[in-house]
Order: sequence, then C-alpha cells, then structure tokens
Amino acid sequence: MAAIQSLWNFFTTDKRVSSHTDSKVWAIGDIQGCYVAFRRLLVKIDFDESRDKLWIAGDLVNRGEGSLETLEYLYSIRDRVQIVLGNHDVALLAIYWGIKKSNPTLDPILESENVDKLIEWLRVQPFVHYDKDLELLMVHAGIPPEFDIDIALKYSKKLQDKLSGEDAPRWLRKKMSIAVDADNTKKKKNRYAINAFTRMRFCDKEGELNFSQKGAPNTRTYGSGLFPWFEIPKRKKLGAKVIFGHWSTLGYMDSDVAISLDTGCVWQGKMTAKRIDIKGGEIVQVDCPEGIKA
Ligand SMILES: [Mn+2]
Repeated sequence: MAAIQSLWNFFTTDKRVSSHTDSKVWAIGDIQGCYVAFRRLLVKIDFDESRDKLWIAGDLVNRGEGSLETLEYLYSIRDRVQIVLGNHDVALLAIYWGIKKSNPTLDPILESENVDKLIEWLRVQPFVHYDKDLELLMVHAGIPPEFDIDIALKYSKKLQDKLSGEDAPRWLRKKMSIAVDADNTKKKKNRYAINAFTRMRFCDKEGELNFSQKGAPNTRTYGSGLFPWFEIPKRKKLGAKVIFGHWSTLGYMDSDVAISLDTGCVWQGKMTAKRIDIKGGEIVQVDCPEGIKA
C-alpha cells in the first residue's frame, strides 16, 4: 500500500514540480491588498520564487485587508518582481509624507516597524516598464495617445526621479494640490504624465484625458465622443503591447494593442494572472471572497 501511495504522490504532487523546469513570467493586475487571493493565485500558477518572475501592474495596496502583508511579501521577493506604481501606491506615499489622511487598510503599513524600508522600496519604482524582447510595456492605467515608447519611458524616469529625490514630499504635495480633472491639456508635462500613467481611462478623440467616466465603454460613452485611451484613432503606434490594470469595470481584455488585467478582485471579483513570456500564454484566475461588496 505504501508503495502505491508513494507512486500516487509521485504522479500528483511531484509531477507538478518536475514539469516546471522553464522560467515563467506572469503579469497580475491590481492586488489592492487582497493578500489571501494573491497567494492563492500564486499557488494556482505554481509560482516558483527561485525561478519565475512576476509583473504587477500597480495598486498593490489600499481597500483590501492585507495591504501590509502584500507589500511585505512583494518586498521579500523583490528580485523576482517588476512593479509599476498605481494611483493607490502614490496615495500611500502621500499619506506617509503627511500630504493625505490615512485610512484603516493603510494604517497597518504606517504602524509597521518596516514602514521606512517598504516606502523606500516603493518610491523608487517606475511608472512604465518596457521589455524589448517580450515587446511588452506595463503601466498602471495607460499610455497617453501622443506618447511613443521613448517619450513614455522618458516621463516615467522623470517622475521616478522626482519621487526618489529628497524634494519628493514637496513635489508630490504640489502635484496633488491640483484637481485631477483640471488642466490636463498641457501635454508632455509631468502632471499630465502622472495622471495618464496612473488614472487615465477615457480620452476624447484629440487625446485629452477625461475623468468623468469610470464604467466600461458603451454606446453612451462612444456617443459622447469618448474613447478608451487604447482606441484613440490618432494614437501613436507603440510597437509593443501595453499591459495595464486600474479599470475594473472593463475587466479582462486582450486586444491587438493592450491587455487589461484588473478584474475587480477588491470588489469581490477575480484576480487574474496572464503568462507573458510566451505568445498566447494562459490566463489563470481566482475568486476574491475577501473583497468589498461594491
Ligand atoms: Mn488604480
């Protein structure tokens, strides 16, 4: 019996490990502190911390109960993780620097003995990540229609330098003192770039950001002249597919130009992982019962 049992173990548990000899890269959308679902998703994709890589499309924290645990875990495997900053991650920096008020899901981070270490890691992360070999760009919300890859990376670097620098608290306070929907017409400026990278959903046909709509694109939004940022007719050809999150009402989408990964985990939806190191990589999802009722 014991022999049969060990044979059974070999074909069940061990087989999974032995079949996983190649290094995989997975992209995951907004975690928003849904730590339990996140770890369950990593089990489901058989994530190997010593070999595989994760791309996380921003909004690591806030709203979900496990924001501190999420940040601590990602920090612990930081060599295997590529992240970009989302609006909630920038908000955490603003709270840490006393620019914004905290909330009960972020308080545990601020009260943690590791807070300085975690914030130092977070503040030096980029807004846009580009992998030439995979022909993929990752950003939290989107790439503005008039940006090509070089301009997007240039602005990502400028913003990253600002948040990494000594003057970061003062710089961010100034950026946050202006309403997000005010004065987004001054293109190719830092504020325009940070709003586009971290908050954009719709633009008009000229590519001006519009923050009045948060739902999925529908006949009404198209009828009022608004397009999802990735469908603006005159947008620059990037030569790379854009992986993004932020838009939970859009849900999972894989088009010629972009892959949308925020499937509303924190709103009791799903958390999605997409394998990106091969063409047509699989999609794996878990439910998120710990999320908030929308
Ligand atoms: Mn977001």
